[in-house]
Formats: sequence, C-alpha cells, structure tokens
Amino acid sequence: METPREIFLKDYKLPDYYFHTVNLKFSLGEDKTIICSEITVFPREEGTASPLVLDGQDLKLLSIKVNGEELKGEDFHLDSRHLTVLSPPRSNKFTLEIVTEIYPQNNTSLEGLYKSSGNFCTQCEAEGFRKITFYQDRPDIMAIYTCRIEADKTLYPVLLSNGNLIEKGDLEGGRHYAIWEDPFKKPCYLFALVAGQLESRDDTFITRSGRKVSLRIWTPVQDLPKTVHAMYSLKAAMKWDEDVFGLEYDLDLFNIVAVPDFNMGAMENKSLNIFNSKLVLASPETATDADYAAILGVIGHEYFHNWTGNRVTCRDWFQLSLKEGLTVFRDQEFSSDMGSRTVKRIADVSKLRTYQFPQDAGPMSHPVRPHSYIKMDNFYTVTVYEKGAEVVRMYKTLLGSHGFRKGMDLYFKRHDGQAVTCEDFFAAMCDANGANLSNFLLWYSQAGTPLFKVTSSYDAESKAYSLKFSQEVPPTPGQPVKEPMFIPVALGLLNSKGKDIPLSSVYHEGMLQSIEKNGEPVYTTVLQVKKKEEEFVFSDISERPIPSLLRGYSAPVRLESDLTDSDLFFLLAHDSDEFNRWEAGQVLARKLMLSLVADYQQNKSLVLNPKFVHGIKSILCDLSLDKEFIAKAITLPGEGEIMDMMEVADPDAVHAVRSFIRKQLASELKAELLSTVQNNRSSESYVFNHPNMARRALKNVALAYLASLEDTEFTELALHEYKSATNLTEQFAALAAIAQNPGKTREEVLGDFYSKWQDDFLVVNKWFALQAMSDIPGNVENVGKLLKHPAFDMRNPNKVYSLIGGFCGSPVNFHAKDGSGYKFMGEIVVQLDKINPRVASRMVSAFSRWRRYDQTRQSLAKAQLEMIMSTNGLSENVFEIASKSLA
Ligand code: 0A1
Ligand code: ZN
Repeated sequence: METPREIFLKDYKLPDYYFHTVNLKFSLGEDKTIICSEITVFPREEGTASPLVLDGQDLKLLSIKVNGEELKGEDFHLDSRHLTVLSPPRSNKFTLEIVTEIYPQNNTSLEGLYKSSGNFCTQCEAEGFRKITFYQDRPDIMAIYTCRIEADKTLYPVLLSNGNLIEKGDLEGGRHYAIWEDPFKKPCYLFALVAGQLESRDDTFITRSGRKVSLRIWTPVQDLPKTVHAMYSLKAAMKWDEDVFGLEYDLDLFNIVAVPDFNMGAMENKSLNIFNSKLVLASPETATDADYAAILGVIGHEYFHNWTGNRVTCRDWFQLSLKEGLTVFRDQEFSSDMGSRTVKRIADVSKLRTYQFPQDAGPMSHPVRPHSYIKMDNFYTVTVYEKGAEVVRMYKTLLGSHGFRKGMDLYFKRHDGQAVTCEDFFAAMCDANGANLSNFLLWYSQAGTPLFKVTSSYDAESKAYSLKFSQEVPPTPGQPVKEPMFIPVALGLLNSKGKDIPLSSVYHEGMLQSIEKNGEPVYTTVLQVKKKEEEFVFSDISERPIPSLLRGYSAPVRLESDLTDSDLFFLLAHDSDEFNRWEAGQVLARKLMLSLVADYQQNKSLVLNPKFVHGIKSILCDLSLDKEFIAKAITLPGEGEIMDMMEVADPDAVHAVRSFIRKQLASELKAELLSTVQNNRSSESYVFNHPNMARRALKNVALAYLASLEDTEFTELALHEYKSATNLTEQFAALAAIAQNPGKTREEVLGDFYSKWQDDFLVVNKWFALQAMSDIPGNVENVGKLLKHPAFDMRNPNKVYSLIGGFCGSPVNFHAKDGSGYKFMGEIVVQLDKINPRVASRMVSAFSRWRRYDQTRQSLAKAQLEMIMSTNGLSENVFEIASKSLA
C-alpha cells in the first residue's frame, strides 16, 4: 500500500477552475448505474494554462468530451484517484461532459451512491461525490445543479433529488424519470438522490413571510406511523429558527428520507435531508425518551444547516467547525428552549467531558480547526462538533444575546452564497459589535483542554475579595508549547445565606471597572481572562463569599479551585445557577471516587462519606427541584471520566468503586428511592414533554439504584415495572436494571424482550447494545456469540455501533487484563475495514488511548494496533487512526 498522503491547511490554494452549472443524468440499474455529467467550467483567471484535475474513485470512465468533442487518450490522464484534462481550452467558458459507470449494489462503504434495503440513496459529505462522477470534489466549488433520474418504475416509484421537481414522466420498458432543479448554488457534498419504494407523511409550514412550504418525511410504508414526532420536530425547528435567528426556509419543498443503513446520524443535503432511520422513527412503544430527544435535536440540527452550512458553507474541510460547531450550538439552544435549559446544558457538558476531553488528551487530539488530515472522514469528531459548539457559545457569553444575534446577521449579510472560513465568522462577530476579542482565535488553532486554576482570598477590612486565575494549555501532538487562551468566566458570589451578592465593581490591572448595568445590580458577571496569570478584586463585599465559578460552564476548561468540600456542599444546596449546583455535586463525587480508588488500590476497606450520602438524599427529597435535574444530580460521574483524571487509568478499581458507591447509596436511601419509583409511575399514556420525561428519568434512575442491590424484593420490583410498562422508556430501563445482575432472571427477561421485539430492528439494536455494554465478567464471549445472532449484520453501521461499539463502552470488559477484549476488537476491525472503512476507523479509535493503562494492558493493546497496521490493504481511514495512536 502507498503511504497515505497528509493534507495541510497551510497548503490551501484557490481552485484554477470554477463550475457554473452541473447537469446530471442518472440511469439507475440493477447491474450498473450510468451517470452523465455536463458541467460548464470557467477559469479563475482567463487564459490559464493549468490542467483541470478532477477527483474520482472506484469509477469506470466511459467517455469524456470537451466542448462536445471526445478527448483522446493523450488529452487526459487517468489514475486511481484523478482524471486530469491536460490542456483545457483557454477560453472563458467551456463544457465538460463525462460519462461514468458505477455499481451501487456492491457499495458497502455507504459513501457515494449505494443501496439500502433495496432503495438507492447517496451520501456525499465529505468526499463521496467523487464516487459518483469525476468532479472537483471540494466545498469551494459551488454550482447550480439539475438532476435527471431514470429508473424502473415498479422497483423505484419515488425519485428524489435536491430543489424543485420540474418534470416527470414514463419511459419505455417499464421505466420512468424525474427532473429536479436546485436554484441555489451548492458544493457537491450537498448533492443527494434517493430512488425507491417509499411513502411520505405530508404536512405544510407557513413561513413568517407567508410562503407555504410542503414538508414530506419518506419511509417504507410500514414505518409511516412512526414519523409523527419527526414532523413535529421539523415544524418546531422551522418556527424556532425564524423566532430566534430571523431565518426562513428558502424553497417550497423540504424532504426528509429515513434509511436503515447510514454511517452517521443524518445529512443536511439541500432540501433532501437523509437520515439514519434511528433518528426519524419513534413511537412510545419502540423509542425511549432519549430517542425522542435525539430526534428533536438532530432534525433541528440538519434543518438549521440550511443556513449555517448550506447558504453559507465552508471554504475547505479544515473549516468544518464553521458549520458544525455553529449548528451544534444552534441545535443545543433549540433543544434547551423546547425542554429544560439546565438539564440540556448538563447533558452537553457531560458529553464534552466524557468524549471530548479524553480525545483532546490523547494521540488524536486536534484543534477545533485541524491543521492536517489524511482522511477527512476521521475529523467528524467531538472536538470539531462539541468543542466547536463551546467556542460559538463563548462568543454569545462575551457579546450577550443581542450582540451575538447582530454578529449572526452580519455573517449572513456578508457571506450568503459563499464558502468561507472561521476568521470570517470571527470578523462578523467582532465587527457587528465593535468588539476586540484579541486572542480568541486561538480556540480554533490550539488543541488541548486548558487547565484553569483559581485561588481566592478575602480581606474583611477593605471588603475586597480577590480571585487569582492561572491557566496552562497542555502540549498536544505537534503543539508542544501553547499561548494563554481567552477564557470568559461567568461568575457570581454567594453570601452566607446562599443568596447572590450584587456585584458593583471590580479592580483589574490597576483599573476599577463598574459592573452595574444601567444602575441595576448584576449578580452574574463575565470576566475576561486572557493571560497566563491574572487577578480580579471585587470591592464592597461585606462578608467572605463563596464563588460560583464558570456559571453555565462558560468555557471548555478543566477547572481546579480552592473550594473546600463544605463550600461545594453549600453550592450544591444554594447556587442560583442550577448548572453549578449540579457541577458542585459532580466535583464532590469525582473527588470522592478518586480517593476511594486510591483506597481500593491499597486494599483498604471502602467507606462512604456520610456527608455525601446526606447531600444526595437532600437533592433526592427536594420537591422544589426539577425531576430530571434530580436524576442528573444523583447520577455519579461515569467511569471514563474518573479514569481520565488518573495518572494510570485503572478500569477495575474505578468500576469497583463506582459500583460500591451506587450500592451503598441504594442501601442507605432505600426508602426514599422506593417511594421515588412508586410516586413517579406513569398514570397516563405517553407524552413527550419535559415534566413527563423528567418524571420517567427520575423513576428509572431510582429503579436502577435499587436493582443494583441484587435483592429479591427489588428484582421483583424491576420485573413488575418491566411487565407493566406502557412505553419503551420505562420498559427498557427496567430491563437494564434487571440486566445489571447476572443470573436466571436476567437471561429470561432478555429472552422475553427479544421475542417481543424481534421484528423491530431499532429495538433489537438496543437489546444488542445493552448486552454488549454489560459489566458482567467475561462478557466478551457473549458478545462473540451475538455476532453470530441472525439479527446481527456487519454491513449495517447501527448494528456495529450497538454491539461492537457498545462492547468498547464497558471498560472492564474491553480492557480485560487478559487482553481478550483487545484481541476481539483487533480481529473485528480488520474484518470491518474490508466492508466499511469509515465504520472500522470509528471502532479502532477505542484503542487510541492505550498508553493511559498499565504496562500489561499497554503491551496487549499495542500488539493489536500493530497487527492492524500490518494488515494488507488497510484503508486510509483506519491507517490514520491506528498509526497516530502508535506514534
Ligand atoms: N454533516 C452531517 C454529518 C455527516 C458527515 C458525514 C456523513 O457521511 C456518512 C454523514 C453525515 C451532520 O453534521 O449532521
Ligand atoms: Zn452537522
């Protein structure tokens, strides 16, 4: 294999040629599909003598014409990745016609044009269009497309592409055609085509300027009843974008298609979003509250891309976070407005800590805007998406809601119809507000999670309260030395009664700055920390306050403060910032877990601090609190989060300690947990709204605690909940509660669940995942058996993510000391890579932090990575992750 080539941001060059219109004709067939592409090309500089280099992969070239004339062999060059027209005409415009042949029925990579459950569909982001036809496959080539699709009418009655349907009709031989025209220019990654047997749920949306938009959600006919929630979500998203950002939909038709085989969650193709079925289909009996919430968020996300991504797109793939960070931020805000803001923030911050922090501290660490990549597919990461969203959130924290909106308005005004960079977004934000955000751009270029330390002191005599901040950004691959970052610190100060102290002024660098706004007191202010070390002194503080720092998690940093345990318990009980109440509990839990891990490692007996039990009890019993907030606040940090904080990660110790605390809490709070279950049962049919979801969440967490006791009474209780459940949220939670403990009941209930749901592949995937993630010792064997289960199929990404991805989510089994988990995964990666490199590279990432473990585990994991690297014909996707992990 040739060593894959690395591509660098610094090498970006403007294209020599632009495309104006693209006319595509697809003739879809069972053995082969023929694509004719007619492109009008114009040079960036008239008279250029540059060759025109087109990307193309796995294509059979049938013919190529320039201005109607067939090119001869000496006029072009063809290799496995490119088609080069050696001397294009030196005119200011010419046409290029290319005919290619492809075999979608054999395409298991699920990129380009492929078949899913008998239907044709496409996935072109990031670089899939080059698997359809030869093209300049880069986002700064934006053109107007028409697309004619021709196919057998019985097999493929529905023919869809981007934009508006302008013509359709029948052809000879039982075939038919449709012609679609998209009036908006777009990069090819937004091209889409779907052909198949589908039915639609139809609805309409009237935009605020009075335009009527037809909305259609397409699925196989039997799934249509499960699209009610998706349609609700779409309409809610359309309304929200108008209300919050003043953004209207711009065409008369919006299509969503659900397909069962899809590498990612969903794709924002212009007016023809294609979704993984998992993120469209839902009914109370077959989807959980988490699924409903994910559907709302992702339908919103893809819809919001219409402006942030499609109308304004990325100049190159390094700028991916320009559209993704911004769109994740927008979907987070949408979900917050539709449910509970605090709970959504907690969920988003937990995700960042659980997945992004470890990535940023490992060999795959990269900035929000990466400097280089081998395979762009590998950079659809939690860093680009979630940390990218935190970066956008910081603009809003710094500029305020109104200032942020002004920045967004200017961004669209300046860049509608363009392919731009992260600097363009930054400039719009600054210019719209006359703001100087100095070194803020470092958030795009410096990788690593800053370590942010805070110490405080109080002087009663001068009534001055000082906060000293210091920051350090750890070295990451290719970036040994870092500059200090611009950290917005939202903070409040609590008095001894737990109330916010009005903040009037603060000394900073010898200047007294007023905090009050229009004479009104301010309780939360945002400090701008920009240096390695910086001090702020608040005046007029009449007693020693307790600081509530980084309210709402105002910057993606690791905070270390000098708050004592009693300060943290105080914040847990009183902070007016609910996010920080949760955070205080988490800091306490992390400290407690780490100290018990140390005890466990020294063979000391484990004892749970009664103050912690009391803290949890008071949250659990506080009727004034939101129930989902309680559910989150009584949930311990995950095992990964604790391992991430250790010098040498010890999965067995962390697992033992987390289980110990859970059991201990369950046994000491038995009565309270039991009444929580009893008082929060469903009395009515399923409703997707915050109060109902919150109630179910709390009940389910309480049930899981009780079932962890392995006591017959609570196993019976869980069985009762399982049998009496009227929705999947409660039924599945009861199943999971039972499945924590090995034994006959577990096996019986798992068997019962499968027989009930065997015909619903999405529910069966949950059943796979639940077993795969199990901490039961030696689970690798069970997962091995499930690989052979008739419902499992290695070609379907969802099934792989459930069973194989699920297995990696169990630290005790994946990191089993005998290496069985690593060996299992190593073999799977090699097998999977031949089917779908993109899915395989997601799986191989499980190995990337192997250096965090002890010597024995290190050498076992390393051996598997080396075995993978030595495999013949390894994909670039897996090569990139495996080689960087070993570097
Ligand atoms: N732009 C999509 C993410 C996406 C990227 C690549 C894909 O290829 C299989 C699919 C989807 C989003 O952010 O939703
Ligand atoms: Zn996106």
